[in-house]
Amino acid sequence: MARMAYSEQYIEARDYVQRLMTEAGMLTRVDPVGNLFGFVAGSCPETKTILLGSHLDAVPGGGIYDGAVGVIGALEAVRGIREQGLVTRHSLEVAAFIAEEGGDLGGTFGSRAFVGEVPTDMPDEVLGQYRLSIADVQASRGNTDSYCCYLELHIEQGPVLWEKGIPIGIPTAIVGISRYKVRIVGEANHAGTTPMINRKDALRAAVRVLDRWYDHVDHAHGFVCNIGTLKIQPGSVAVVPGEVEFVLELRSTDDATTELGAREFKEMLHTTVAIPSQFELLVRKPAVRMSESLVNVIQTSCRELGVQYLLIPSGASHDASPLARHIPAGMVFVPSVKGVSHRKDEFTPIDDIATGVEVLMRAVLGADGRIP
Ligand code: HGY
Ligand code: MN
Ligand code: MN
Repeated sequence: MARMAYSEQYIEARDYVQRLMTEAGMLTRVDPVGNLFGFVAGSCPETKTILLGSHLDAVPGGGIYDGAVGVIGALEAVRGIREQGLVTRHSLEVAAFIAEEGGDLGGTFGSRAFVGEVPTDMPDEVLGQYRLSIADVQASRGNTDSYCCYLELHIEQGPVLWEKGIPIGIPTAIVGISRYKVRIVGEANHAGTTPMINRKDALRAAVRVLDRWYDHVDHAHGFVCNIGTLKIQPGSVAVVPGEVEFVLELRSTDDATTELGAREFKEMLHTTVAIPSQFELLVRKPAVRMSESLVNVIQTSCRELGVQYLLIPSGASHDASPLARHIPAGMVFVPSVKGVSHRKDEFTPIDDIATGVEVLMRAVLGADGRIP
């Protein structure tokens, strides 16, 4: 899979989904940052709109289910309601948010733009790479007051449901994510003539602090961390690494724990590495709780369908995270076989996806009936 946000493949996929929305009788629009929406009016236009959806972008080398299940599933839930000849009181809107995956736009970019959480001081050069401006971001801010709730179907991306053989997960919370840019500045020099003890090798310093750090986090409590990118400058086989840059990602359902992890790393960096280093916050996204009333609606949907379910926190982040800070949000998880995700062998059987769509559809009808 290679469907990075704003890529040719991404636009092709979004155009395809937009056609499906149109065929399903929806009014569609693409906002200035590239979020796609498909709208169908309810019977009581004075009520607020129920928003449902997920994201269409994927990580490099990722699977075909992360995000796409939630977009196509939302479309199918709306089509299913209409095929039953039902018209909800609330209008329904399906969203395909752009740039949900982590990257230089910070992750959950499209959904954060929609709720107005993208910082106005976002560097022009970062937005400019995607031919975006801060004006596009501001013009993509939705009117969250006109929505009564948000529902998202998503693969679990972890092993819990698959290991327990339970078809539906109902997230109660979504982890917070903080990402920090770490730079270690040594001295590039000739790899053959520079004596080992005279080197200010930035990579060697990074390896030392990371080795200590991973030993520490194996016994830390309450957070997970990841380093998925590492840049070496000048990056030649015959030059001692002069500079190393990587992004430290920390996640926890408790923000204070994430902050503690960041302080611990910063302390370890400065006590382990003798050469200059920098530790710069890139993005901080707080943990969120899912709406209790929507959790109840989804539980009722599972009971009506006779489907076993499990309440679990989400170790992955989702577009429901920024949405939940502005409107009541709920999620429905379907199992990931072997807990594999962000890998091309990510897999969820179609029957499990169908069950998830059924639960989502009933949750929409449940929310429609329960929310004034
Ligand atoms: O990284 C995540 O948690 C999500 O898959 N974007
Ligand atoms: Mn996702
Ligand atoms: Mn993902």
